[in-house]
Amino acid sequence: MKFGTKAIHAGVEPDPSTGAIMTPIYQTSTYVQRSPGDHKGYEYSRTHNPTRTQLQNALAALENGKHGLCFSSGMAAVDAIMKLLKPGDEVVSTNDLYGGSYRIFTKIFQNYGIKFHFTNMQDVGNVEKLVNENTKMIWVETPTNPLLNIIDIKAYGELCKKRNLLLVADNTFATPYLQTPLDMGADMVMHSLTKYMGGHSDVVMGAIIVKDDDLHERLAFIQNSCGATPGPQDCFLVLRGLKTLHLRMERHCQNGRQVAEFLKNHPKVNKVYWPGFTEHPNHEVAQKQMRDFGGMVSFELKGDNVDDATRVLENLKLFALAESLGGVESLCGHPATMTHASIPREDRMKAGLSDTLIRLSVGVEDAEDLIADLEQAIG
Ligand code: P1T
Repeated sequence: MKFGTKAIHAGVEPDPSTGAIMTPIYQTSTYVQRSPGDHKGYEYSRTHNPTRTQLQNALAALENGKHGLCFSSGMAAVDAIMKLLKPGDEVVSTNDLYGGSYRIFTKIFQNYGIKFHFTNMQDVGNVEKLVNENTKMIWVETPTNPLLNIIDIKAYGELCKKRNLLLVADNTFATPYLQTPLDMGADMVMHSLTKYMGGHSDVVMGAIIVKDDDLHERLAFIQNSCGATPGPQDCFLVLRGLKTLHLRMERHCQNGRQVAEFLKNHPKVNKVYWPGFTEHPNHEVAQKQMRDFGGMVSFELKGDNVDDATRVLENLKLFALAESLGGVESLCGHPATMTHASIPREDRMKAGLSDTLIRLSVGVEDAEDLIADLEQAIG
């Protein structure tokens, strides 16, 4: 089945009690049993809820996985994955990573005795040097947030197989429309469904998708024991969003390309970060593992005056200045003070994340209007 057909049909069945074609919002905390233990597969909504089950099945189908698990935010999904580890375990990740992931690793799980290494993951050799007998997990985010570096998932799949490590891929920026990491050797795909998957900036949710039954059982135990599960109304909204994922992503990619090319030719712009450019350092890997290049574009103006970047962010009208990304409407952000403020400045600088970087989440409006907005804002 091709992706668009899957987005609309896969994993979702008409409601068994009424035939409703759209999954109802099962707004219930509990389920009546005929006799102790004699129930219809549902006991309590932290553990299972029919609306969530349908969403989890749809996500598993889209990522070419077997099991999906939903959480009350992307960070709650990260938290659940980290709870697979024990004190003394080590994790290697990229030095160009969503600030919230960096924060939970270094400010929460480091206190529980887990050690994290951050490196430039474009070179597999850098990571191999950090792997030792305590290493249990490699955490990939690709394209990276906010510098849009591309990490070779297949290369890490091979390394993890060889060294018996778990490979996690945060697929938030790409979505399964652009890449399916489980097909490239990842053990777990993690999502902030808040972004492209939900797609309408009206819900906060996260997910993990796996193929392996044992890993699913361990994660489902954590999901139920720790309890960061989403409510049925939010699950309904993401299910609804998924049905147009392919249409939205196609337009995000087209608009992203036009915006990136406009910025590249603008005399006041110094550098544009977008993996579709042939001169992007990881363009070949992007071409190999992605169907297209996505709707995220970051850029820096000429000179290193933060006030100039601030002025552009203030002047933009269609691009709303707000955290988050992946909604139908265009957003702009200043990673150094917003999404990545929790990363110490020195570490940010080392990773190449300057104080003047502007991040755009290019929406699905008409590209001409978005470009006109950028033109007036940059001046
Ligand atoms: O916001 P939440 O749903 O908890 O997801 C966290 C998260 C995880 N991984 C990536 C790659 C992300 O980008 C995010 C959230 N990011 C933003 C809010 C942002 O503006 O970048």
